[in-house]
Amino acid sequence: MKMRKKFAILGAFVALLLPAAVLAGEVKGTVEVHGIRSAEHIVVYVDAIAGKTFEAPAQHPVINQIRMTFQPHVTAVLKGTTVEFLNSDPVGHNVYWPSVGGNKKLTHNLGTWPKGDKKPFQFNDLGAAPLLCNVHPEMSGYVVVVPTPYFAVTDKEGNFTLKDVPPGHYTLKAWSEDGKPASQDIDVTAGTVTVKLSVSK
Ligand SMILES: [Cu+2]
Repeated sequence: MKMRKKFAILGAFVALLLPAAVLAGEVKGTVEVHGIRSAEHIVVYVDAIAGKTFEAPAQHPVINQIRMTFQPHVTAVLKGTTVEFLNSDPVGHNVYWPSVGGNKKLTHNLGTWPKGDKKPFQFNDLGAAPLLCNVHPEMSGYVVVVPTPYFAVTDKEGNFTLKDVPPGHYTLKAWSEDGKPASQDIDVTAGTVTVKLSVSK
């Protein structure tokens, strides 16, 4: 009896000492594509979690207009994040988007500015904003606004890693430029969870 009590106290003590970070999981996976151009630049993210809100990061991601392209081509951000648009070319570039998440009422034109200048915009609406330049119609990029900080953009092979995901049951979603949205339920536990997602035309 005495021994058992000792163990119970020790157990409770160890549980208290375990930092939350140790219990966080990692979601590692690959996106397989069917009938679309590339497995690269696909946004994979944990969908909205009921009762949870997240503070936008203080750091502002930069989207560079360089060599007549938007770099990176696809940028994923948590809702509320401010993005800085930088022009690095010796010509004036414009930035506008015709919609966000397919909603044309959210169209916005940031204007046109010269090399070295930068303009911020805070993205408060969920979904993809297709970036365009009205000076150079061949330029295109995307800002994809997601509801949780658990997101990644795939590399050339379609690989992605979501870090520091708290254990739980979630819906994992994938957005791509030219494929249908995909989703899959996942259970995250401490350690690494491996998933395969399929995106098709
Ligand atoms: Cu341009």
